[in-house]
Amino acid sequence: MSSAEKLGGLGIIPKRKRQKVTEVSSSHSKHEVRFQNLIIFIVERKMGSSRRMFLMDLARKKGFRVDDVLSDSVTHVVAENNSWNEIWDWIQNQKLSNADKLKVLDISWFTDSMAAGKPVDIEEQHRLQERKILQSNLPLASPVVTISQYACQRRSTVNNRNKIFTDALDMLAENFEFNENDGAFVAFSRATSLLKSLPYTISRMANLEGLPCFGEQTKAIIEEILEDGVCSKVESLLCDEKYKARKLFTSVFGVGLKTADKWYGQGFRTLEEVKAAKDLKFTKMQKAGFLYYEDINSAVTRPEADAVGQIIENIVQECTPDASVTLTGGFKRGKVKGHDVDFLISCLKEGKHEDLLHKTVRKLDIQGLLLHSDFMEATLEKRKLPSKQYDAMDHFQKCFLILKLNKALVNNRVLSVPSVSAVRPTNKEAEPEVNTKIKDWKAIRVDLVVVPAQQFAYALLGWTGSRQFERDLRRYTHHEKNMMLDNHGLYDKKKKVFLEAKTEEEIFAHLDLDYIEPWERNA
Ligand code: DCT
Ligand code: MG
Repeated sequence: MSSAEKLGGLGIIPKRKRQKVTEVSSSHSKHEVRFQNLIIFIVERKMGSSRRMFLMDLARKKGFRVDDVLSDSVTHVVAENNSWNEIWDWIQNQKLSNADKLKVLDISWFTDSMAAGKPVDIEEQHRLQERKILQSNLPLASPVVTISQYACQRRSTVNNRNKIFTDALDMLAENFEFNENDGAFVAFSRATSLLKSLPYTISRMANLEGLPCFGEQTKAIIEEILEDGVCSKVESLLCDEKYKARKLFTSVFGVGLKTADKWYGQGFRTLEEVKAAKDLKFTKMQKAGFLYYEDINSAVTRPEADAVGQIIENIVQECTPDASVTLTGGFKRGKVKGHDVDFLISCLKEGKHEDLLHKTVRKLDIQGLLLHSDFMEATLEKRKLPSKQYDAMDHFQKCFLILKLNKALVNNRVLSVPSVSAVRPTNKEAEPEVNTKIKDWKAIRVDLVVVPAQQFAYALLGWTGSRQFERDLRRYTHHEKNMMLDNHGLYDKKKKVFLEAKTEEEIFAHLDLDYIEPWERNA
């Protein structure tokens, strides 16, 4: 599929084709109202009358009641590209008797409801943000707002309104990372991350005015996509032999860029060629990567992550009843899919966790649930200053696993006895089980990290991600607060002390940052 097709499928139509969509006529009288207890009013300001008509029509077709004028009957006010302050000021001037009862919502609540075919529950991300408007009356410009250059001072939910641009920038950033072009990688990563936090879709270049993190190169990409709907650099990357091989080879668990480049240099282009090569030696991890390739490359779903969590929790509790298992990573940020499932294991009592990880993995093996494990022992005995590198690996004991998840456990969360074929604590990597008739299980990548109680909040903050959020949090800490942060702790360079924290909220407070919820860290 070309990137044009991919981007076209995202519901954003390039400039030239856009006008047609807005010419839908209003025919609401024909549609039955299915949801009697809410009446929507859509604010035209900064949305435009044709888009407003289109949205009103859409909602009416789906059984919602939408009123043309704001009156006391209205229950839900929906706005796009406006801050809460702006809408609230406007509502105050409408002299309503029930203004305080009105639900003042962002367009994301409306679009989520349209997608669900019913009014969805109002979540925090559906509320309009309070924002300081610097220039609100620029013709053609969206609200230009004070947006921080640091992702840790922005709220980025999974509701990315600029996917058409971020897909392109992410891919180009990834290629810069492959080529070790750190400057361009950082510049593109910051630009794409900023777009993910915007409460509106970029629809013209004027929307970028006043935003940090954009330079000539990144602006040119946006401009091209606005003009043509596609980015020529992305188009050519998708046809680039080296990029394609690097993507393909690094999609195998255990294969990093160095190995991918080696295979590419040796002339290999497909996984079949690599697997068939006589003189290539694979690590234990790579062998597992090839064996469970299909499963590992089909995303883990949230119900699968929950089922794995239940298994791990039961086993950890059997080993040490006062230990806790905490889901982290992308799923904690509200993602519905991930490439793996990340868990922190922690004990209330000091020292009790010493053998916990090995015991847990042994039990998984005995229950026939272990397909692969790769331990990394803790590498830090005494407290050290946090690393100066924003991307540095932490020192916790951890294990990278591939688990065999019985599909019957997904959704119903009943822990059944493993099937007879599964209860064999043998070397699973040698078994050709992947090819058996009915495969009632899925191989799932799981990371387990053992964390001492007093470092738990820092580890949780670090492992919740996203990668860009963490990088910017550390950069902010260093540049703005003269402190150093990593997954183990926070060091105040001026006072020369480590700052203790029991919760993530306390860490944000140490850094004088407004608390950003995990689901707002999808930077
Ligand atoms: N992380 C970390 N140290 C590592 C690896 C990861 O601090 N050695 C952080 C950064 C993100 C987070 O942990 C989870 O990592 P991933 O699982 O790679 O990312 P994810 O956000 O969970 O994304 P995915 O859904 O693809 O798993
Ligand atoms: Mg993850």
